[in-house]
Amino acid sequence: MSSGTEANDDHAPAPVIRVLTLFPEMVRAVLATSIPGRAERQGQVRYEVTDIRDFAVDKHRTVDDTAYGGGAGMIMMAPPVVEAVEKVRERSDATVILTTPQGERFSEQLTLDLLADLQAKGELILVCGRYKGIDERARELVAMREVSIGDYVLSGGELPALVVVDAIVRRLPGVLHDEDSAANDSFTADRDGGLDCAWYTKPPVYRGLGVPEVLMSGHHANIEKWRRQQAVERTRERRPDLATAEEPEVKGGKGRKGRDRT
Ligand code: 6GU
Repeated sequence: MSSGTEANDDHAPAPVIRVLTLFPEMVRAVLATSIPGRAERQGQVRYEVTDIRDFAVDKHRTVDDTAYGGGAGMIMMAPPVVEAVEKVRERSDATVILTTPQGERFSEQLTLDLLADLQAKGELILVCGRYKGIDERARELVAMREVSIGDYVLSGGELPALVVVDAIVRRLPGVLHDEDSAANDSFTADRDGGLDCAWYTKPPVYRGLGVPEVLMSGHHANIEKWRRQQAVERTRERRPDLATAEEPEVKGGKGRKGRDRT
């Protein structure tokens, strides 16, 4: 595919993200909104949302059943999921992600891996898990990469799938209007994997609270230094587990408390 980083090659078709779900309206609504929606309208990505229930094999359109061996909770049946994946995918090597609390933890690194995968293959498939789990044979028949968005349980994999899609799509070249606004977000290489700094906008004084003087100084080098210090300090305070907290990369920074409020 294109080796350039331009927004849209005229000839390269937009990569497609396919979402397989039991709640297509929920997924479509979110993907039509905000930055993911704009990305599709700008032709930088295409979404195809498929209702897994359309691939149920009985007349009642059943997609879940009780577990063999007993136990509480319903299990997602293998046939509808496997048939749906096989029907919609265009490339047999397309990555298929299953959202499940048992998956690999989603992260900045996984975002970039999946972005590269999407750009290389032009296709990425997400299957939204539901119920207590999915029949193990679906995993065997469709090599799925399992992804979780954190250590808590949600009612279904739709919100996690939307989280994954949003994180990827905003990194497609040209999707964000100002590319820099993503370059130094929290967790990016530009922030050494740490958190973003504090930000201020008008008014200059609100309920007696001012803005750090350095930000009003017009001195760009000082502002940049202050922001880097801020970011490192916040990361250390709020997320000491992040790597950057060990090795603060503050060029010429002398103290931690660099705040000077007006
Ligand atoms: Cl991917 N699915 C569900 N159901 N709950 C979750 C999750 C996924 N990630 C965190 N909690």
